Amino acid sequence: MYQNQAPLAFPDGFLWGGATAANQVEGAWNEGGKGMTIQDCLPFREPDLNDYTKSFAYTSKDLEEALVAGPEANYPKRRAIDAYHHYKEDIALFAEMGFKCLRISICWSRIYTDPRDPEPNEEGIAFYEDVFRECRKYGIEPLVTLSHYDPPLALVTDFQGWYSREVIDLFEKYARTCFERFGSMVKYWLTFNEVDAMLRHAVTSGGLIEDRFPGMNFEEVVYQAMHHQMVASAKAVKLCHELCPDAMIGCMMTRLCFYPYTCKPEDNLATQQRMRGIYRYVDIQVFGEYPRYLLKEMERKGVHVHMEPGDAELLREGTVDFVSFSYYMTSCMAADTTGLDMAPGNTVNGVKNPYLPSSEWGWQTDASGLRFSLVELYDRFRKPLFIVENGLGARDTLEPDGTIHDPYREAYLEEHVRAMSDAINIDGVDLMGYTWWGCIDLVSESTRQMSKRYGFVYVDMDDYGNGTQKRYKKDSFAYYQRVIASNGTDIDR
Ligand code: BGP
Repeated sequence: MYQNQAPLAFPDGFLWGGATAANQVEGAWNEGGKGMTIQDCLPFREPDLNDYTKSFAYTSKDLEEALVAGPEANYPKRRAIDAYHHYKEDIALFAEMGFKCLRISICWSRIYTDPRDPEPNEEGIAFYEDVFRECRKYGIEPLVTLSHYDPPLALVTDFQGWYSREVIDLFEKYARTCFERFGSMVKYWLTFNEVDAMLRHAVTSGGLIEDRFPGMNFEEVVYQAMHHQMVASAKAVKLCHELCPDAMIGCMMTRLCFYPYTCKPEDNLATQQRMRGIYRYVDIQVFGEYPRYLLKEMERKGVHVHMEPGDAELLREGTVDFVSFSYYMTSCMAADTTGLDMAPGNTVNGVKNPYLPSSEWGWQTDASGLRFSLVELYDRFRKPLFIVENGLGARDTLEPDGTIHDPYREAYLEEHVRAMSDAINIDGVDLMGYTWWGCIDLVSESTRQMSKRYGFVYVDMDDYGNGTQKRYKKDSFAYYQRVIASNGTDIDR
């Protein structure tokens, strides 16, 4: 348990809250004029918790099956937790906890049923306008992600995902519509969720199914798609600054934090190399150009990325106002992992750290690693930071009396609050806010389970679609309420 070294203190106006994503909460996959996304086509499969990367295998055959699947088939994102119909109740619960900020994402396919449509889907616009009105009614600031792993299916079937350059203009049209229609209610925006992720799971972040690129170097396809996403991000940032001058727009990265498994120099070097892999694209969004180490990497891999005249200038002009990130756990890295115990993490596998506890999904909890990460990221980027995902996925039990006792979640939250406080008060980190991931139970991204529960609010739904969707307050609901009410100072349990 991390113990704070300086007295607990958070800045006035610190944005305490919670985070969700459209594809993991909304459901109503074919309602309200929404077009299909790739997420609606991802079936439930019992996960291999010893190797996360298996969860991301997906082929055109899987897609063909999804397109003819009937209502009895198990596609968890199609129902999620039905937030599309429960959002008023859910936002009222978040307000009861005292949220200052709620991170959600907008589903592109609700705004444009087909990304090529000349006009937006007014039902989708009306839905999000009402979501934002509900938030503001309670004094909750929306923090909105434009793209959170749910590219429109048309990008996959009628284009080549983000590999197609035309997608940049389609995304710019979508972003412009969001800024024009929601800009009066939204002050905080993010472009792409975990912008580094396409290199780990190309289907959900890039709309890229490998077997649709026969005879091509798929790694080169991903780097090209990433370039298009960088140009799109820069265009969105410029648009936001033009249309919503009082707003802030940031990038969002996966903070994967690796420790050298031993003090062997080769383990230290291997760890540094692994960490640079996470910074590749955030560096572009913050500094406005390709870092030399990424150019060297592409050269070494023989990867050629085509760039149009004007792209470099766009990247320079479209740098972000703040850096947000997800943080859950840490792993270890060794130059040679032969014979070492491995541990799964957030879309990665690492060497198991013998000094850290593991969740039931094998993720290794490390609040000290959050402070370490805050210092590293602030020193690197010198921009305000925002923790937009942090949380513990666990198996919770709904007791016969409707209570859920989750002291493990309170303990996780407590020590991460202590770590944040020290990063601010000892290390001088400029931290804007903290939105707990999965403030309400939702469908896991990597395993598509409901049983991996993150929420302060329990949702009666299982991995197979059985349940009432009824909401219940867990014990941690009152705890987080106390943390927020005291601005992070009354947190002893
Ligand atoms: C991050 C995603 C979130 C969320 C989180 C938890 O990578 O941005 O969408 O899914 O991981 O991971 P999981 O849902 O796999 O437990």
